[in-house]
Amino acid sequence: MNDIDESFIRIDSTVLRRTSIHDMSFILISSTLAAAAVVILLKLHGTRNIDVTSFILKYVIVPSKIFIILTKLRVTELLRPKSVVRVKTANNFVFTTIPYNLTLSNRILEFEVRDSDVFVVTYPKSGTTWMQEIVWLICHNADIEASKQLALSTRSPYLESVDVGEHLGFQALENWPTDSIRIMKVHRPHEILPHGVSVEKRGRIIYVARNPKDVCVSYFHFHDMTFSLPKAGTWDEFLTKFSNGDVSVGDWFDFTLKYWKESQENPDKIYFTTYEALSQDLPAQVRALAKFLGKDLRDEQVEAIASHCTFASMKENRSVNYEKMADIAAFDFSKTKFMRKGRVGDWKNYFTVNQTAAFDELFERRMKGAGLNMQFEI
Ligand code: PPS
Repeated sequence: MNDIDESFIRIDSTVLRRTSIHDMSFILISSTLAAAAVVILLKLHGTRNIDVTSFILKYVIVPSKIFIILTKLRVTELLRPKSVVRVKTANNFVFTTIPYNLTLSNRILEFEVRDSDVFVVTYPKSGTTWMQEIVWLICHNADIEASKQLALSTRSPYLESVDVGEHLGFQALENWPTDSIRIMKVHRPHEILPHGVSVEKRGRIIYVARNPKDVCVSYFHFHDMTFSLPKAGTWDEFLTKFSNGDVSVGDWFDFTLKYWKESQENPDKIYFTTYEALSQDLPAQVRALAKFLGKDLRDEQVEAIASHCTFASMKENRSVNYEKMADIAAFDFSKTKFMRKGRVGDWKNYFTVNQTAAFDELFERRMKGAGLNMQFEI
């Protein structure tokens, strides 16, 4: 009899009641969660993997702020792909990319193209965002106030990404209202554009090329601010990878020359311009683009677009400067800004004399006979 544990005897009824309420709530919450999981799994079963990815990003990853926390703790570094991969797409084209991009690769080939579509195509870091904003304004009566109301990634989605909140991509484009123009951002070789545009020649392409030395510098910094790309390494290592086409999206020369050739053969379908031409005379470029797109703009509208689209203005404009991308932790702005320098010729601050000589030799060799001149300074 004397062996009874005193603490056991002393448990009073309040504690017992609390314990049973706690147990009840635990059972209730866990069965609700289990039921919700079953509903979600049934709903997702048979759903396309791009919709599942988008769903998980939108409802699990973004609200839980997990990437933001991981970025702060520098853990996202562990999620970086080790290197780019080469993949063969459904039409037998070998493409250099990052693993995350494979979800959509073949589906994009079958994307249904409309005659009114405008594809803003570039090799990364060549002035895509700049051109998207210009084209959106040309196609929307230079309505600058309206442009500020919505993020550029909502107004002009990225064809190669899935929808996440206001950052729209493939699914939003598939469901875009038919009475509204689609202005899409694309970073893919011509060979793997949607067949509707590359083969059937529907829609129009606006291509922006940038001199590859400045592209390489801008891309080098960009690798630092996003963990979706492999580590850049040192400047020298990155320049070697870029020169060999061992970066996401692949070889700059092949990529650019294919679009250049296509633009020569189909000038009414592809408008080919350069970052340097935009930097040199923006109003003239806005006029030429409006003509290509069949839009009539008054002089004051051209001026308004040109002054809204200067680097200084876009750097401060939260609807285009990608600062909202921090919400989904896509970019780490403590490393560098998306609107970094916006200059022609920044490469001179990075290329050594030997690197310049080697790259110039590569450029001469690869561009020989193409009839495409690039400006490395203005
Ligand atoms: S991405 O991530 O591939 O879509 O990047 P992209 O928009 O093609 O290129 C980013 C570079 O373009 C510069 N930029 C501009 N330069 C001049 N004027 C304007 N308005 C402008 N908008 C963007 C941006 O600063 C990046 O270049 P760097 O050399 O890194 O500054």
